[in-house]
Amino acid sequence: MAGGGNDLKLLAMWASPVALRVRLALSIKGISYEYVEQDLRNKSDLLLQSNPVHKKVPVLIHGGKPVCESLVIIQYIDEVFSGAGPLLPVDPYERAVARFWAAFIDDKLMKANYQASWGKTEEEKSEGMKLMCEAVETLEGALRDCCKGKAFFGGDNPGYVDVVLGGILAWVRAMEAMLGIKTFNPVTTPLLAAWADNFGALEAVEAVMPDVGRLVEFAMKIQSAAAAEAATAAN
Ligand SMILES: N[C@@H](CCC(=O)N[C@@H](CS)C(=O)NCC(=O)O)C(=O)O
Repeated sequence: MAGGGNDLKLLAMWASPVALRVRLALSIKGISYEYVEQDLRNKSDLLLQSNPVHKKVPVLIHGGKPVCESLVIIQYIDEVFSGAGPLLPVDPYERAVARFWAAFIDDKLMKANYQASWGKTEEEKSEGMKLMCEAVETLEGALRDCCKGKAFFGGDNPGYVDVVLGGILAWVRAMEAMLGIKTFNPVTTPLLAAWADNFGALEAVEAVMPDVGRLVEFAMKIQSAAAAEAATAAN
């Protein structure tokens, strides 16, 4: 594997969609690393020292030096291991376009997905769902323009936007299992639905995807803890 013996450590949490996108990037590029699971309710000294500003995962520690923020980490990996299947396009304009869509996924889709899943009221959740549908439709158009008939945002092979979006794929499947909602709907967003099948079927992707059943259990625990907290606050 490329990157073996390169002193790479990834501080992550198994259910984190942003940690997953870094794992996807490392897996697709075939870079080996040490995975260090973090307990986010009891943060390790290593996490607090490595990311003193945000105190969040993921953090990549390369040769003892921490790199924080998932998008920054993926770009760093792509630059350092440039020989191993590049994720960002070579052309500066295409790179800018890929970065634009990665930012869109963070700013619009991830935020709406979070609101739809964890909104405090039913109104908040349904507003989140509406925003999510709008973001997914916009992304369908982006995929049409970027892939030009090919399977991925990156073309024939998965690239930067694919790994950034891929981070939420397991949660999209968990939402489907819990609520019956098809985020990447084959009728309304056929390209994204095909993208999800193609991306999810890649060996390098399957190797790091969390188990959907485990995610559903995890989500249900969080939901019942939040409901118990709200009931206590109301009494
Ligand atoms: N913008 C950051 C988001 C990082 C983030 O929110 N990480 C969450 C896990 S999904 C976390 O560590 N949460 C712990 C906390 O908020 O204390 C990135 O893309 O890396």
